[in-house]
Amino acid sequence: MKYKRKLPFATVKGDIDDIGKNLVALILKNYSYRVRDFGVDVPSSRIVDTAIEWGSDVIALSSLMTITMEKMGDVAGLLKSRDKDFPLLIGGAAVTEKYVWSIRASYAKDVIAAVDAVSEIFKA
Ligand code: B12
Repeated sequence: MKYKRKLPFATVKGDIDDIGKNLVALILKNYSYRVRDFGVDVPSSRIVDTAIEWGSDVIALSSLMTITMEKMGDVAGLLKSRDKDFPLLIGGAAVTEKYVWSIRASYAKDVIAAVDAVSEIFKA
């Protein structure tokens, strides 16, 4: 059976928006990714611990608010401190291009772009 890429998905700590996350997760599942939804308001350490435990291929994070966007950077920092280089895919209304670049993540603005972004990550 073909290996299915594992993709944990969470809305970051402090943010309870899940409509966009749910849409993107649903479509990625339809493209045969194994998506595990961690839910909303998820602490960065739990995202990282569970992603490592599960042996993820890419971590997907959503944030709709400017004040919670920085939690995505916390996840990137925690991964680095634990010598893990899972690619990060991020999205949500608050996310800016500059921020994406600053934490070395991939970004997609909507559902269709998310499908393209994930396949781009695995092309490398
Ligand atoms: C619905 C909504 C809510 C709902 C959320 C319900 C739910 N279950 O999700 C409720 C009422 C709970 C809410 C509460 C609040 N909200 Co509100 N909310 C919105 C609103 C109107 C729409 C968001 C939405 O669902 N859009 C539809 C979905 C389909 O779009 P989306 O989430 O953007 O997702 C798409 C893309 O962004 C992308 N995407 C999203 N995530 C990801 C992840 C990955 C990996 C990828 C690749 C792509 C991706 O793909 C999706 C599909 O195209 C936005 C306004 C806006 N313009 O975004 C404000 C907005 C996000 N809220 C805002 C605020 C301030 C709040 C509150 C603080 C209000 C308050 N004073 O209580 C609280 C905070 C709650 C919290 N702690 O999270 C602000 C944030 C401002 C900022 N820049 O920080 C916004 C932008 C409104 C505004 N203009 O002021 N909110």
